[in-house]
Amino acid sequence: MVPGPLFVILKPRIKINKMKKTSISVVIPCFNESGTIYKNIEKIRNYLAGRFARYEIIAVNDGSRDNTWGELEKARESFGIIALNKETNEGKGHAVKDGVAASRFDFVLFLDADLAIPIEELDKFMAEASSGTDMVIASRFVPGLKILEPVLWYRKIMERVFRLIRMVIINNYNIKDTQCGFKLFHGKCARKIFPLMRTRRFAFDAELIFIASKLHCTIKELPISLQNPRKTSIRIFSDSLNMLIDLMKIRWNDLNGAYAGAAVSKIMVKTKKVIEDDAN
Ligand SMILES: Nc1nc2c(ncn2[C@@H]2O[C@H](COP(=O)(O)OP(=O)(O)O)[C@@H](O)[C@H]2O)c(=O)[nH]1
Ligand SMILES: [Mg+2]
Repeated sequence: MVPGPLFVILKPRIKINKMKKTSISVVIPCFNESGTIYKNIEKIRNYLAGRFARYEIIAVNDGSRDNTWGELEKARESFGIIALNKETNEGKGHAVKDGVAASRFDFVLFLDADLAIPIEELDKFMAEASSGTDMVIASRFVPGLKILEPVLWYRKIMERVFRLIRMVIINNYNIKDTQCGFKLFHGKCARKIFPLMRTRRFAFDAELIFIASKLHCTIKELPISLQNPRKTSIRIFSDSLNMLIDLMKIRWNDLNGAYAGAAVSKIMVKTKKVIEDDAN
């Protein structure tokens, strides 16, 4: 039997050694993130270096009106990131989709540029994904959540109302929280799901889960530590309305067979097996 303290010391090492054999693409959607984006990319780079055999950071600037692009260019020079620039704003969902299309590695993570969920959370997400889960998503509604900074009261209401409406409209009661900006996929899985995605703005996370369920991907929600930077690009009324319309569009798309390809192919992205099958 391994004594307690020794086990505590060894456990994280085992995880990190596993991660060292693999590769990851990290996609960051960026909209008006000037002032923080360069140093947050540096944090992400420092975390990834030494933990993964190979990694790439893909930052997508989405028509920001501040100096986000300037900072991304600087990060490209300093850290060799891949920086994609969209002249006009097309929405977070579309930016993440572009980033995933450019990704090449075994795992794909997308996360919010403001690091509302710290990159260090990836340790436990990788442990779960390495055990075979296709998609590991951050969740505020599973036990174990740590709130580092209080959530604005109206955001709490918005989150709960959205959750209820989402469950009714697209019928996915099994997933408690679709909306957190920290999702890890097996690369194969991400690159099957995202091309089918049509939602451009904030409801895209709900569509991802919807498509993933059709693909029979395994999904696990994990609790996280959550900071809540006061700065937000979400507009209470217009974005709530847009999200409601987008949820109805997902249902409508489904009725019109937009995701039929996913249902028919029944891709089980159980990593190695599918990678081998695809290679044949
Ligand atoms: N590409 C892109 N990213 C966006 C857009 N709006 C927000 N983001 C990014 O999405 C993430 C979360 O946005 P944020 O405004 O912090 O939302 P909140 O945390 O839910 O209040 C951040 O990385 C933003 O830079 C957008 O229109 N386009
Ligand atoms: Mg935020």
